[in-house]
Amino acid sequence: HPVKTLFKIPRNPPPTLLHPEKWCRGFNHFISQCLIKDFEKRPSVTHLLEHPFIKQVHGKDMSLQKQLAELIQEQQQLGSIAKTRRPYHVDRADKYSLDDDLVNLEVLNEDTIIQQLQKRYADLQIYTYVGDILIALNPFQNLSIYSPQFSRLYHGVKRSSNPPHIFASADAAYQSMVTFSKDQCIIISGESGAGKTESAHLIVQHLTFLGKANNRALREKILQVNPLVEAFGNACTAINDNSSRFGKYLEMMFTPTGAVMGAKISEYLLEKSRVVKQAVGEKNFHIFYYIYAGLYHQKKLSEYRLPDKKPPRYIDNETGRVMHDIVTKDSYGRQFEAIQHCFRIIGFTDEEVYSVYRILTGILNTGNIEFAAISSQHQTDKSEVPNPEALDNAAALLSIGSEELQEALTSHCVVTRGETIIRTNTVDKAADVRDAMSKALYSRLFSWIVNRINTLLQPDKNICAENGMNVGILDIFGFENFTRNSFEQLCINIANEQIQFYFNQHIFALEQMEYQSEGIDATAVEYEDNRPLLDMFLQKPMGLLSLLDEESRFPQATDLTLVDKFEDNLRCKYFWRPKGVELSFGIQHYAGKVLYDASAFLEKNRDTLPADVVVVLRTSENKLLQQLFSSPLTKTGMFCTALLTFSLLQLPVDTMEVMRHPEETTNMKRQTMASYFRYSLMDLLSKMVVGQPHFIRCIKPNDDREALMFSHERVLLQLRYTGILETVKIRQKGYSHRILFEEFVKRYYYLAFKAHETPLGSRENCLAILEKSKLDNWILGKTKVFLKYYHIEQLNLFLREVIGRVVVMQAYIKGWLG
Ligand code: AD9
Ligand code: MG
Repeated sequence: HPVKTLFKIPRNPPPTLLHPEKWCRGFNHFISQCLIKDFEKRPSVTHLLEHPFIKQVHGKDMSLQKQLAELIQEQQQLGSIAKTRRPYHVDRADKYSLDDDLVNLEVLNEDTIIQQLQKRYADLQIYTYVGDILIALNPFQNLSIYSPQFSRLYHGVKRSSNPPHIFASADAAYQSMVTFSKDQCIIISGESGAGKTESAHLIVQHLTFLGKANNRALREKILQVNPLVEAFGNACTAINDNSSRFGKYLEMMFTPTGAVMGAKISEYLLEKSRVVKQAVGEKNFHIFYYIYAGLYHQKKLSEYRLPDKKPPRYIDNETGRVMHDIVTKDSYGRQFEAIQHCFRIIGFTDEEVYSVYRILTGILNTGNIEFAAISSQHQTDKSEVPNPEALDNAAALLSIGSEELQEALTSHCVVTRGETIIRTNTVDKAADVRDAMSKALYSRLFSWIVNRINTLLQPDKNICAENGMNVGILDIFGFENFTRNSFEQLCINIANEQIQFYFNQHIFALEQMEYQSEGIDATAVEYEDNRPLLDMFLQKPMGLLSLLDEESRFPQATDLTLVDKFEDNLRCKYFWRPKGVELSFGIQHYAGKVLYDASAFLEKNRDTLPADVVVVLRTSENKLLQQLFSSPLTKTGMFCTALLTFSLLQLPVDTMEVMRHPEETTNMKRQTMASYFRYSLMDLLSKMVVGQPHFIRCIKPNDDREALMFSHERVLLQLRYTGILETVKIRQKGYSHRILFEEFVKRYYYLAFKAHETPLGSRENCLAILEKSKLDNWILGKTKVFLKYYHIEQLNLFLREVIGRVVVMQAYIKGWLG
């Protein structure tokens, strides 16, 4: 709150009844809360100025009066919003609506849930709680509920004070992080186009607001990260015009006092095949259109050796369409300017940005290189480049020799018995090598950009980075089911399968296991466990990914032998092979049946980049490009954490196998996509399990992307496969927070004991605290306190009030302020 900025944190904590380490964190917050409370009772500037704190700390500082006047104005504005209380539902003036939370439903079944969601959606109440979980329906229209005023409205207040909102969820994660000094993790799930990425943006927006650092530049930088990364990692698909083609885990880092101090992104599984080929009606990554249009409008196409009549082949999926869009609308061009702005704000140097543009346009030119067969008496499998100007253009932009490039594309070295032999490539093989090079260039460039952002946004070493905490936000590509589904969809859907498993573990499995071990009689809730399916994919040696790897090792194998192998080995109800379509196989995913087309599965999995190409690219005079190929991009050092993940999630031991063979995952040269994918998944999970999870479930109300259209069937399907009904049941009956006695006493002892006391973490002391706080419906197990989701908020509020009072009393008593 702005009041907070009026106070400076004392360097040395005064003699205090509080623990010294809690002082700095607590002071600002509690003092400002007290002042705000006071102000709410008597909203007068004079009264506030007369407040002993203000008088003593700031004396007769005139700038303070000005700041206060601004504050009052803001309070009044907020007051007018708060009066309606339901900013986007003004006809209801009641203080608390039972409709806000599905847990309050008296008659609980699919019909009542869907009716409630439909009614709320018609009122543009797109958010609804299920206990501590947030359901977000995609409004498919811009709503005016995300302004800074709303950020203020949702800051640090009781959840029931306002309608459900994504800011409230972000706020809960933030408050939990600050109060308990614990990392948090917000997991956003939902199918493609359900609104995950938009939700992730809104969370970053609110967290940046909450973590107000004095460093305005840093805040600005963090806000530019998503647009920049998404320009390179998102694309238009048949389902979503801005579909994420990679998984993103963004960690926002905060100081112990809750000020934002940096950010870090981890990217997963960029769909690099899109660079060279897109399905009908789909497009390449946004950045290619932005840069082509930007250069077109800036009249710089010739500088980057790009044609101005016809766009390069890689972005000309629907012939003529792109050029028409670029000439008639300037939206791509404006996006290019926005991206340039992002690069600048985040701190990329001009030289770096120039190198990035050269690589991007180099890729576009590479795509234009064609191959034709040379037939001679002796050789039938030789190819040449019939359009050498394209070759020269690509080589010039990549700052490599044109001849060397041609050689690397049309031939390859084989070493046999110590001798190096040069073999020529067929036309098809040469085209594959060209595309493999473009994919490698793009994916390595993408990883470099992400790493560079991480370096530029890493916390300043001087601001107590070692004590920092973070909130991680997970936004991956959603479940996909197109008319034709390929290897990429399989990877995306397995990743979603894993996220669903994680949700189930948290919401159902772990909770029920704890009831048993703690001797608590809580009714079990049945849920759809997708673990057998996940095992079918991940288990070694007979899981689908292992079979794929095994088949990829046989040079004679074909996509057909692969599907045969699947059929022979995956004998379970989740796999089937349709009759009459040779290369097809079907999987019964948690979110529905998907038919996959196995064409090119082996090639995509092998993901080979010939050494000849790497050698040539390493000779580039473009330093950045050289760097991209000088070392294999590895992800090391995560193995221990990943092992921890598996013990926490209780996955079968077999799935840990990959982690025991680091060489398999760290050596990019020999790595298949399947093993890299498996590794990425582990890495992601290892990050997620460290923080306390908060779940946001995005739902797509219709497939036509229409505002206010609520398709009963589509919503019902999503509610079913995400297990919402079961989630409501377990939140009604269950105890979502289970805290060890010791931890509970440590957290809440102020509520029943004197601040200087150090009570033992015993059952009796927990009981004393719980009785003092007058909560009901809790249970004490053998070693843990079992609480309902709403108890935590109540306890935290009591805690803040009590500590707030203590701080105020201390300040008066000790007279330290004077
Ligand atoms: V994918 O798995 O990456 O293909 P997402 O990320 O789930 O998918 P996204 O956030 O991109 O979906 O949302 C799709 C579109 O829905 C957006 O481009 C917006 O036009 C629209 N949308 C989603 N959420 C909101 C919102 N809160 N307000 C307004 C929204 N529009
Ligand atoms: Mg997305």
